[in-house]
Amino acid sequence: MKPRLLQHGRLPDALEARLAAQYDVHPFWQERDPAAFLAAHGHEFVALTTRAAHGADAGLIGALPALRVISSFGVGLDKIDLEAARARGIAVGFTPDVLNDCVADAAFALLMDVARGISAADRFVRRGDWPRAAFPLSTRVSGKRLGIVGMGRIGKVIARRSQGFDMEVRYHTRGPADGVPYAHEPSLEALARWSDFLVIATAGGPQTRGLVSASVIEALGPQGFLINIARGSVVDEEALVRALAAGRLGGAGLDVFAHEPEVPDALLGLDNVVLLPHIASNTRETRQAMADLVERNLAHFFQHGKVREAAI
Ligand code: 8YV
Repeated sequence: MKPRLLQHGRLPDALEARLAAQYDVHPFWQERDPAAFLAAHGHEFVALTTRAAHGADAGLIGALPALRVISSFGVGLDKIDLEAARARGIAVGFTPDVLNDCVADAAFALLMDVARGISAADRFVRRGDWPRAAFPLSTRVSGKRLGIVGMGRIGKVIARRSQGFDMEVRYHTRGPADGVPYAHEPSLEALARWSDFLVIATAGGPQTRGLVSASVIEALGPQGFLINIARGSVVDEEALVRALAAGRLGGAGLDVFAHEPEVPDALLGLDNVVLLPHIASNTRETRQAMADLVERNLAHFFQHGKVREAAI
Protein backbone atom coordinates (compact mmCIF):
# COMPACT_ATOMS: atom_id res chain seq x y z
CA MET A 1 0.00 0.00 0.00
CA LYS A 2 1.27 3.49 -0.89
CA PRO A 3 1.91 5.80 2.09
CA ARG A 4 -0.80 8.44 2.43
CA LEU A 5 0.63 11.93 1.73
CA LEU A 6 -1.04 15.30 2.29
CA GLN A 7 0.04 17.92 -0.23
CA HIS A 8 -0.10 21.43 1.29
CA GLY A 9 0.19 23.92 -1.60
CA ARG A 10 0.94 23.32 -5.27
CA LEU A 11 4.26 21.85 -6.37
CA PRO A 12 5.82 21.83 -9.85
CA ASP A 13 3.67 19.67 -12.18
CA ALA A 14 6.36 17.07 -12.85
CA LEU A 15 7.00 16.64 -9.13
CA GLU A 16 3.28 16.26 -8.42
CA ALA A 17 3.14 13.51 -11.06
CA ARG A 18 6.18 11.71 -9.62
CA LEU A 19 4.79 11.89 -6.09
CA ALA A 20 1.40 10.62 -7.25
CA ALA A 21 3.12 7.53 -8.69
CA GLN A 22 4.74 6.67 -5.34
CA TYR A 23 2.33 7.96 -2.70
CA ASP A 24 -1.38 8.12 -2.10
CA VAL A 25 -1.47 11.92 -2.47
CA HIS A 26 -4.31 14.13 -1.34
CA PRO A 27 -4.31 17.71 -2.72
CA PHE A 28 -5.09 19.61 0.50
CA TRP A 29 -4.94 22.92 -1.40
CA GLN A 30 -8.18 21.92 -3.17
CA GLU A 31 -10.15 21.49 0.06
CA ARG A 32 -12.90 24.08 0.48
CA ASP A 33 -13.22 23.37 4.20
CA PRO A 34 -9.69 22.42 5.32
CA ALA A 35 -10.62 22.19 9.03
CA ALA A 36 -13.49 19.77 8.38
CA PHE A 37 -11.28 17.69 6.09
CA LEU A 38 -8.54 17.46 8.74
CA ALA A 39 -11.03 16.53 11.44
CA ALA A 40 -12.35 13.66 9.32
CA HIS A 41 -9.15 12.48 7.60
CA GLY A 42 -6.14 14.02 9.39
CA HIS A 43 -5.31 10.70 11.12
CA GLU A 44 -4.72 8.99 7.72
CA PHE A 45 -1.56 10.87 6.69
CA VAL A 46 2.00 9.78 7.45
CA ALA A 47 3.68 12.33 5.12
CA LEU A 48 3.21 16.01 4.33
CA THR A 49 4.64 18.06 1.50
CA THR A 50 4.66 21.82 1.73
CA ARG A 51 6.61 24.79 0.41
CA ALA A 52 8.41 27.62 2.17
CA ALA A 53 5.54 30.03 1.54
CA HIS A 54 2.96 27.75 3.23
CA GLY A 55 5.01 25.94 5.86
CA ALA A 56 3.26 23.78 8.46
CA ASP A 57 2.06 25.41 11.64
CA ALA A 58 1.37 23.76 15.00
CA GLY A 59 -2.35 23.53 14.14
CA LEU A 60 -1.73 21.54 10.96
CA ILE A 61 0.89 19.30 12.56
CA GLY A 62 -1.45 18.70 15.50
CA ALA A 63 -4.28 17.75 13.13
CA LEU A 64 -2.11 14.98 11.62
CA PRO A 65 -1.59 12.54 14.53
CA ALA A 66 0.08 9.83 12.39
CA LEU A 67 2.48 12.25 10.65
CA ARG A 68 6.09 11.00 10.45
CA VAL A 69 7.73 13.15 7.79
CA ILE A 70 7.46 16.65 6.30
CA SER A 71 9.19 17.44 3.00
CA SER A 72 9.30 21.14 2.14
CA PHE A 73 10.00 22.73 -1.25
CA GLY A 74 12.34 25.56 -0.25
CA VAL A 75 15.11 26.42 2.17
CA GLY A 76 13.15 28.80 4.41
CA LEU A 77 11.82 27.19 7.57
CA ASP A 78 10.20 30.25 9.10
CA LYS A 79 6.67 28.95 8.50
CA ILE A 80 7.29 25.41 9.72
CA ASP A 81 6.78 24.90 13.44
CA LEU A 82 9.99 22.96 14.03
CA GLU A 83 9.36 22.71 17.77
CA ALA A 84 5.99 21.02 17.19
CA ALA A 85 7.69 18.60 14.75
CA ARG A 86 10.60 17.93 17.09
CA ALA A 87 8.28 17.26 20.03
CA ARG A 88 6.59 14.50 18.02
CA GLY A 89 9.80 13.12 16.45
CA ILE A 90 8.60 14.09 12.97
CA ALA A 91 11.41 14.27 10.38
CA VAL A 92 11.58 17.56 8.43
CA GLY A 93 13.29 17.71 5.03
CA PHE A 94 13.99 20.90 3.07
CA THR A 95 16.01 22.00 0.02
CA PRO A 96 19.15 23.87 1.09
CA ASP A 97 22.24 24.54 -1.08
CA VAL A 98 20.71 23.70 -4.47
CA LEU A 99 19.29 27.25 -4.66
CA ASN A 100 22.32 29.18 -3.34
CA ASP A 101 23.66 30.13 -6.77
CA CYS A 102 20.40 31.39 -8.24
CA VAL A 103 19.44 33.32 -5.11
CA ALA A 104 22.89 34.94 -5.00
CA ASP A 105 22.63 35.73 -8.71
CA ALA A 106 19.25 37.37 -8.09
CA ALA A 107 20.74 39.44 -5.24
CA PHE A 108 23.37 40.70 -7.66
CA ALA A 109 20.82 41.30 -10.41
CA LEU A 110 18.83 43.49 -7.99
CA LEU A 111 21.98 45.25 -6.78
CA MET A 112 23.18 46.04 -10.30
CA ASP A 113 19.71 47.01 -11.44
CA VAL A 114 18.93 49.43 -8.65
CA ALA A 115 22.41 51.00 -8.64
CA ARG A 116 22.70 51.44 -12.40
CA GLY A 117 19.01 52.09 -13.01
CA ILE A 118 18.65 49.23 -15.48
CA SER A 119 14.87 48.71 -15.14
CA ALA A 120 14.29 52.48 -14.93
CA ALA A 121 16.40 52.98 -18.08
CA ASP A 122 14.44 50.26 -19.85
CA ARG A 123 11.20 52.07 -18.98
CA PHE A 124 12.80 55.33 -20.20
CA VAL A 125 13.56 53.80 -23.63
CA ARG A 126 10.15 52.16 -23.94
CA ARG A 127 8.40 55.45 -23.08
CA GLY A 128 10.23 57.05 -26.04
CA ASP A 129 12.09 59.48 -23.75
CA TRP A 130 15.57 58.83 -25.20
CA PRO A 131 15.43 61.31 -28.12
CA ARG A 132 14.25 64.08 -25.77
CA ALA A 133 16.37 63.73 -22.65
CA ALA A 134 19.48 62.21 -21.13
CA PHE A 135 18.99 59.39 -18.63
CA PRO A 136 20.15 60.55 -15.16
CA LEU A 137 23.54 59.45 -13.84
CA SER A 138 23.54 56.29 -11.76
CA THR A 139 25.77 54.77 -9.07
CA ARG A 140 28.99 52.79 -9.60
CA VAL A 141 29.02 49.24 -8.21
CA SER A 142 32.60 48.02 -8.72
CA GLY A 143 34.95 48.66 -5.82
CA LYS A 144 32.16 49.63 -3.42
CA ARG A 145 31.41 48.40 0.10
CA LEU A 146 29.06 45.47 0.48
CA GLY A 147 27.48 44.68 3.85
CA ILE A 148 25.82 41.29 4.19
CA VAL A 149 23.29 40.51 6.91
CA GLY A 150 23.68 36.77 7.55
CA MET A 151 26.65 34.70 6.48
CA GLY A 152 25.04 31.32 5.85
CA ARG A 153 24.96 29.28 2.68
CA ILE A 154 23.54 32.09 0.53
CA GLY A 155 25.43 34.96 2.17
CA LYS A 156 28.72 33.20 1.42
CA VAL A 157 27.88 32.85 -2.28
CA ILE A 158 26.84 36.52 -2.47
CA ALA A 159 30.19 37.48 -0.91
CA ARG A 160 31.99 35.33 -3.49
CA ARG A 161 30.08 36.96 -6.38
CA SER A 162 31.12 40.39 -5.07
CA GLN A 163 34.81 39.57 -5.46
CA GLY A 164 34.31 39.76 -9.24
CA PHE A 165 33.26 43.38 -8.68
CA ASP A 166 36.29 44.15 -6.45
CA MET A 167 33.97 44.94 -3.55
CA GLU A 168 35.03 45.07 0.06
CA VAL A 169 32.82 42.83 2.21
CA ARG A 170 31.82 42.99 5.85
CA TYR A 171 28.99 41.08 7.46
CA HIS A 172 26.70 41.04 10.46
CA THR A 173 25.68 37.90 12.34
CA ARG A 174 25.19 37.35 16.07
CA GLY A 175 28.71 35.93 16.38
CA PRO A 176 31.56 35.68 13.84
CA ALA A 177 31.08 32.84 11.32
CA ASP A 178 33.76 30.12 11.22
CA GLY A 179 36.26 30.16 8.37
CA VAL A 180 34.93 33.35 6.77
CA PRO A 181 37.62 35.76 5.50
CA TYR A 182 35.49 38.93 5.75
CA ALA A 183 35.30 41.34 8.68
CA HIS A 184 32.53 40.63 11.19
CA GLU A 185 30.57 43.67 12.36
CA PRO A 186 28.71 43.07 15.64
CA SER A 187 26.51 46.16 15.20
CA LEU A 188 24.09 46.07 12.28
CA GLU A 189 23.70 49.84 12.45
CA ALA A 190 27.48 50.28 12.15
CA LEU A 191 27.52 47.87 9.21
CA ALA A 192 24.75 49.87 7.51
CA ARG A 193 26.65 53.14 8.08
CA TRP A 194 29.78 51.61 6.51
CA SER A 195 27.96 49.94 3.56
CA ASP A 196 27.18 51.30 0.12
CA PHE A 197 25.01 48.22 -0.42
CA LEU A 198 23.38 46.22 2.35
CA VAL A 199 22.16 42.77 1.30
CA ILE A 200 19.84 40.81 3.56
CA ALA A 201 20.57 37.08 3.42
CA THR A 202 19.43 35.89 6.82
CA ALA A 203 16.63 33.51 7.80
CA GLY A 204 13.14 34.85 8.54
CA GLY A 205 11.12 34.09 11.66
CA PRO A 206 10.74 35.67 15.09
CA GLN A 207 14.49 35.98 15.75
CA THR A 208 15.07 38.34 12.82
CA ARG A 209 11.72 40.14 12.69
CA GLY A 210 12.27 43.88 12.13
CA LEU A 211 16.06 43.47 12.42
CA VAL A 212 16.55 46.01 9.64
CA SER A 213 14.87 48.77 11.63
CA ALA A 214 14.22 52.45 10.91
CA SER A 215 17.58 53.34 12.47
CA VAL A 216 19.45 50.76 10.35
CA ILE A 217 17.77 52.19 7.24
CA GLU A 218 18.72 55.73 8.32
CA ALA A 219 22.30 54.58 8.85
CA LEU A 220 22.44 53.19 5.31
CA GLY A 221 21.35 56.64 4.22
CA PRO A 222 20.53 58.58 1.05
CA GLN A 223 23.52 57.17 -0.84
CA GLY A 224 22.90 53.59 0.32
CA PHE A 225 20.99 50.72 -1.25
CA LEU A 226 19.11 47.91 0.48
CA ILE A 227 18.75 44.52 -1.23
CA ASN A 228 16.44 41.86 0.22
CA ILE A 229 16.32 38.30 -1.10
CA ALA A 230 15.56 36.78 2.33
CA ARG A 231 12.19 37.51 3.94
CA GLY A 232 10.09 40.67 4.09
CA SER A 233 9.70 40.17 7.85
CA VAL A 234 13.39 40.99 8.41
CA VAL A 235 12.78 44.64 7.42
CA ASP A 236 10.55 47.27 9.01
CA GLU A 237 8.70 47.69 5.72
CA GLU A 238 6.82 50.81 6.76
CA ALA A 239 10.07 52.52 7.74
CA LEU A 240 11.62 51.39 4.45
CA VAL A 241 8.76 52.86 2.41
CA ARG A 242 8.92 56.15 4.35
CA ALA A 243 12.70 56.43 3.89
CA LEU A 244 12.51 55.68 0.16
CA ALA A 245 9.66 58.13 -0.44
CA ALA A 246 11.48 60.88 1.48
CA GLY A 247 14.84 60.27 -0.21
CA ARG A 248 16.46 59.20 3.07
CA LEU A 249 17.51 55.91 1.44
CA GLY A 250 19.17 55.78 -1.98
CA GLY A 251 17.21 52.82 -3.31
CA ALA A 252 16.08 49.27 -2.75
CA GLY A 253 16.00 46.00 -4.67
CA LEU A 254 13.34 43.74 -3.21
CA ASP A 255 12.41 40.16 -4.03
CA VAL A 256 10.43 39.69 -0.81
CA PHE A 257 7.80 41.66 1.09
CA ALA A 258 6.08 41.64 4.47
CA HIS A 259 2.66 40.60 3.09
CA GLU A 260 3.27 38.80 -0.21
CA PRO A 261 1.88 39.05 -2.81
CA GLU A 262 0.96 42.56 -1.66
CA VAL A 263 3.49 45.29 -2.42
CA PRO A 264 3.11 48.70 -0.75
CA ASP A 265 1.45 51.10 -3.22
CA ALA A 266 3.94 53.82 -2.38
CA LEU A 267 6.75 51.74 -3.94
CA LEU A 268 5.07 51.30 -7.32
CA GLY A 269 5.77 54.82 -8.56
CA LEU A 270 9.41 55.02 -7.40
CA ASP A 271 12.19 54.71 -9.96
CA ASN A 272 14.85 53.99 -7.31
CA VAL A 273 13.19 50.71 -6.39
CA VAL A 274 13.29 47.37 -8.22
CA LEU A 275 10.46 45.01 -7.31
CA LEU A 276 10.41 41.27 -7.97
CA PRO A 277 7.63 38.76 -7.22
CA HIS A 278 9.74 36.46 -4.98
CA ILE A 279 11.58 34.78 -7.87
CA ALA A 280 15.16 34.52 -6.62
CA SER A 281 15.24 30.71 -6.81
CA ASN A 282 12.85 30.61 -9.74
CA THR A 283 14.97 29.15 -12.58
CA ARG A 284 14.17 25.93 -14.39
CA GLU A 285 17.44 24.37 -13.25
CA THR A 286 17.12 25.28 -9.59
CA ARG A 287 13.42 24.44 -9.35
CA GLN A 288 14.23 21.04 -10.85
CA ALA A 289 16.94 20.48 -8.26
CA MET A 290 14.57 21.56 -5.47
CA ALA A 291 11.86 19.22 -6.77
CA ASP A 292 14.34 16.32 -6.91
CA LEU A 293 15.32 16.96 -3.32
CA VAL A 294 11.71 17.08 -2.10
CA GLU A 295 11.22 13.64 -3.68
CA ARG A 296 14.57 12.31 -2.45
CA ASN A 297 13.93 13.47 1.12
CA LEU A 298 10.70 11.46 1.19
CA ALA A 299 12.18 8.39 -0.49
CA HIS A 300 15.14 8.41 1.89
CA PHE A 301 12.81 8.67 4.86
CA PHE A 302 10.71 5.70 3.79
CA GLN A 303 13.84 3.62 3.05
CA HIS A 304 16.12 4.65 5.92
CA GLY A 305 13.92 6.37 8.49
CA LYS A 306 15.49 9.82 7.96
CA VAL A 307 15.43 12.50 5.29
CA ARG A 308 18.49 13.39 3.14
CA GLU A 309 18.52 17.09 4.06
CA ALA A 310 17.23 17.39 7.60
CA ALA A 311 16.07 20.72 9.02
CA ILE A 312 16.09 19.37 12.58
C1 8YV B 1 10.83 29.78 -2.99
C2 8YV B 1 12.14 30.50 -0.89
O1 8YV B 1 10.23 30.83 -3.67
O2 8YV B 1 13.34 28.51 -0.55
C3 8YV B 1 12.79 29.46 -0.04
O3 8YV B 1 12.74 29.63 1.18
O4 8YV B 1 11.70 31.48 -0.42
C4 8YV B 1 12.08 30.31 -2.37
O5 8YV B 1 13.09 29.49 -2.81
C5 8YV B 1 9.89 29.08 -2.12
O6 8YV B 1 10.50 28.06 -1.42
C6 8YV B 1 8.71 28.47 -2.83
O7 8YV B 1 7.69 28.34 -1.90
